[in-house]
Amino acid sequence: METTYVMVKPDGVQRGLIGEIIGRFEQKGLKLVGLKAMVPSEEIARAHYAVHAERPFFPGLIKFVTSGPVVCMAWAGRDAISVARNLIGPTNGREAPPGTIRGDYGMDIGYNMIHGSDAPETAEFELGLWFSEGVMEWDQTISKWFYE
Ligand code: D4T
Repeated sequence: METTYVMVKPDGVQRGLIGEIIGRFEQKGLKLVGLKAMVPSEEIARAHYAVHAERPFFPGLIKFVTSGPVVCMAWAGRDAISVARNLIGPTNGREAPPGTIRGDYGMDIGYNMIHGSDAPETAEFELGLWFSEGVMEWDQTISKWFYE
């Protein structure tokens, strides 16, 4: 079992896509183990996107992600990291295939509505950053119908 960090970015919140996005993860069969909303501080945004610190789009990215509320989520399940990335789709919404969140709702690289961890190390780092209080442990009784 893996846990991944997923976040509805300010454009997704502004556009009223929170429910739609959460629904896709629920329906897929992932288990929600963390959920909260906040307006990110510059400090947490810079830490989250530290790998991009030298990229030209970094200042705009920080301004964007701190511009309003985001919805922070932790989702658990078998191969949760790649399952979530596949639900989300490629970075650029114009190239993302229909059926993915970015493919169905996005037209941009920067305004791409949602973030998902891309590897076990980044998931661990991002969960520690955004959910420093920890995530929930609970028994999802229906999960026996998602896995053979
Ligand atoms: P995130 O990290 O937000 O889930 O997006 P991706 O994993 O799909 O894409 P990424 O790490 O390459 O980019 C992080 C973040 O920066 C924005 N971005 C990216 C941008 O504004 N301009 C760009 O040219 C690139 C490459 C979008 C996502």
